[in-house]
Amino acid sequence: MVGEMIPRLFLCPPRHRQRPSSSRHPPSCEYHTTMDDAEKYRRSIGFWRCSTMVMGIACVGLAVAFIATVVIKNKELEESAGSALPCPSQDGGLLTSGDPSEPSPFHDLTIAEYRRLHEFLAKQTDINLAPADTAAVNTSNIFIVDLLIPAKQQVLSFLDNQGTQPAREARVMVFRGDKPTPVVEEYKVGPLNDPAYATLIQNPQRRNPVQFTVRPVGALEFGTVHKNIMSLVDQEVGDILQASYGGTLTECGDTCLTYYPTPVGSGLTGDIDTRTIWFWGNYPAEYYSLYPLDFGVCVDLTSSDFSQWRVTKVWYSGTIYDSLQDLKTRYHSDPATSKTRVDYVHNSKKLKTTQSLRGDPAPETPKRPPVQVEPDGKRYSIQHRHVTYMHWDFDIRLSALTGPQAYDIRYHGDRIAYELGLSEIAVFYSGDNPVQRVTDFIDSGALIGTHSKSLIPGADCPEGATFLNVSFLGEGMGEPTTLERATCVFEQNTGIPLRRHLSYSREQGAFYGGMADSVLVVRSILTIVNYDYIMDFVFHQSGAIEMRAVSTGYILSTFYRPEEAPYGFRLDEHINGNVHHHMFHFKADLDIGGTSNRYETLDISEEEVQLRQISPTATYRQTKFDRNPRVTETDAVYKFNFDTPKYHIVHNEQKKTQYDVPRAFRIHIDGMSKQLLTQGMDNERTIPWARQQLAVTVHSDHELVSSSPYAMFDSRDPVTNFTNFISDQSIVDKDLVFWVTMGVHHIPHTEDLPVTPTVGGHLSFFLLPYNYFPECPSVSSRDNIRVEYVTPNTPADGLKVERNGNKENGACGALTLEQLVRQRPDDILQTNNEFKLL
Ligand SMILES: [Cu+2]
Repeated sequence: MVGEMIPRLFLCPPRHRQRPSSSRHPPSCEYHTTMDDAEKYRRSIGFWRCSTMVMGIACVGLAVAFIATVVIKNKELEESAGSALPCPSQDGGLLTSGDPSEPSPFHDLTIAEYRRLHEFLAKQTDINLAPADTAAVNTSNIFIVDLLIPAKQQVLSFLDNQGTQPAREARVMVFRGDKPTPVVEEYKVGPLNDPAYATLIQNPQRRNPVQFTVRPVGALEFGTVHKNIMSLVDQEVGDILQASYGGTLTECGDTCLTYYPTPVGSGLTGDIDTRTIWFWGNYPAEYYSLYPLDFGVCVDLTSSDFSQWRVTKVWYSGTIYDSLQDLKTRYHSDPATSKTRVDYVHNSKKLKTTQSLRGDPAPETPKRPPVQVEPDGKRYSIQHRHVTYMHWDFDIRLSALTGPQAYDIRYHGDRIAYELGLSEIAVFYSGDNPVQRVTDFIDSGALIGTHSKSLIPGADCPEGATFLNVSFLGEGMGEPTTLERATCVFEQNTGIPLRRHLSYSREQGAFYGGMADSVLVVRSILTIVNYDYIMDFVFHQSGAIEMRAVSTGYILSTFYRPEEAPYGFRLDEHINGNVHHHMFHFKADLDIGGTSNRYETLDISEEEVQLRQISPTATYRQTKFDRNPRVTETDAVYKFNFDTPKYHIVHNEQKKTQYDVPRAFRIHIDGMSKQLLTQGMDNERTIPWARQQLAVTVHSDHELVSSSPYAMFDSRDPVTNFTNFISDQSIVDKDLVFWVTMGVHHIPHTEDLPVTPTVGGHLSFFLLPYNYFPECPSVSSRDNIRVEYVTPNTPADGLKVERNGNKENGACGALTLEQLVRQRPDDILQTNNEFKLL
């Protein structure tokens, strides 16, 4: 039945590779859909030409993969057989790159807008911006510029009702170190096409201006600390550092020590009007967070006049000293003073803390890992920052302050979410040493979005992904800067079926139906100091959206001392891996069937019922669910309880199925962790969003983000207090926002060295259609594969494969499904197998 064939080739292992002998080559690597056998064959040879041209043995190019053709004489197979795909057609992907001349309401600031804004602000005498080259802590400086999303109703009017596009505006944080009482001011600046105003942002939910003492740590401050504080440290105790660690902090040649700041929250100091930062020492080896010193200095940086800054505590060799002088005196005069003696760690690729290859290489001989293939070209397209994939379309951006965001997410044109994205990241540490004991990082102050850059093809994203740049304007910059490859977009075959069923019994139909779960991923990776957070939006063909957060990167270790035992394992000679809690907060402004939504839980419980078929008195215990509509924001606070399982449902009461069932979406959270710290104490006060796994609030243009860039310092009196978002106001038939908290406790172990693997650390929440569609919308996907008998109940007539217009795939000499169907039909449905199960 099967004719002569030439195996398909796709980066085939050498043992499978069969090079056609013809010397005829097609003129280009173009892909055509209609070809006769001869042309198919020529193009399969073209694959080889492409191969030899590009890599000698395989046409890898941009990591698109290429498949050589199969020439099959059998007519039916011929019709379904794929063509050679030397270079997939590029009928998708990035259609329009560069900055748009008329950006959408969700587009990050363009380079031209940044320049206009900067030029305008530089002329505002009341803002008094210092030129970039003279900027200092005591001058007026832009800290960051971010897009200010217009009021939602204005945007909806523009998107849905032919309203005019609201003015594009920016949120500009300005450090006013020039003022007699220094403050941070946040301005609304617009319109960005021709800036005409810069006014203080008014928001009843938060103060503005904000105390200067709670401003994020910026490069100017850090540089001033180095120049003034660290040189003072060297001057006072440099000899101790040299004797203890073999290096110093300044003017140190090739034996430098480095340091990193840990802000001390005002919830710990008790005074929001002071500013305290610990600087902990490290070796600048790969990677510094694994080479901690048992040395650090605590600095009071309250004043905008750096001459007022002073070291208030010193940590050295297990002891806290009141000053540098105190350490100096006791070190040299008290023989009982604990002293550390470790050799200087010179940086080297040979350090075991690097990710250099070592051990027994696997595989034994070099073979490349699997790659993703787009045999017919990209199935998504991007115009500026608007993405279209299958029935999905949405806008994406990378907020400087809060990172990756998606807007106006629609399926088949129906808006599912107005906004979906990251709101905050926090990591709270524990330890015996005075530094880790106060280390509670809250990252928006570190400007989350600016930390996604240079995604590496082939490791961070598939080589064939579409990479997008982003531009920022921040501290000390007269010009915006562009970060290359800050976001990647790619379609991925997840390698797991989206759905499938094999009906092997002829009585039950004898068919196979299924499809792979190919998804579109929008990825950014935020390298915030030592950690790397992979943030994915995943769009499935089932109408579901997944929001995923995964941690990797280097742990933040401390210098091993026995006293650290309760807080972490000793992982190496001087490395203690301290326990910490990663927490992520996400915003999901869902619009299910419009902006009039309800939230209810489906509460699953046990019930005891009569078992009449057994006896009048017999009973049976089973589960049931009750609809539990939530009425107020307070009523909608959800803390996970294993004893009360429930579904979380959002719907429009006016949008029902024909059976009067709400057309809803379900929020499923798959990455919950318990925040154990006492409510209202210490730095917990500035992350109240971590108290629950889900909160539901009524949309407010004053509650756009659950946290603020001041959260690292402001725990005494949070500038943005998420608790205030939750009141007794009704959430019935309102525009609802769902706030999802995920997290993971991390007790580091040796396999976190050198770098924490992502396995087991995937945190996701899902927006799942729930009675929203009459059936799974993936039935319209051409990715469906069905196998059935040509003639029902007549196996002798053979099987057929339905691919809905798609060509078959062949993989490196393996039989295609169509070939299997021809050669071994009974292997497919196995209706004749003697091993029968019901
Ligand atoms: Cu961790």
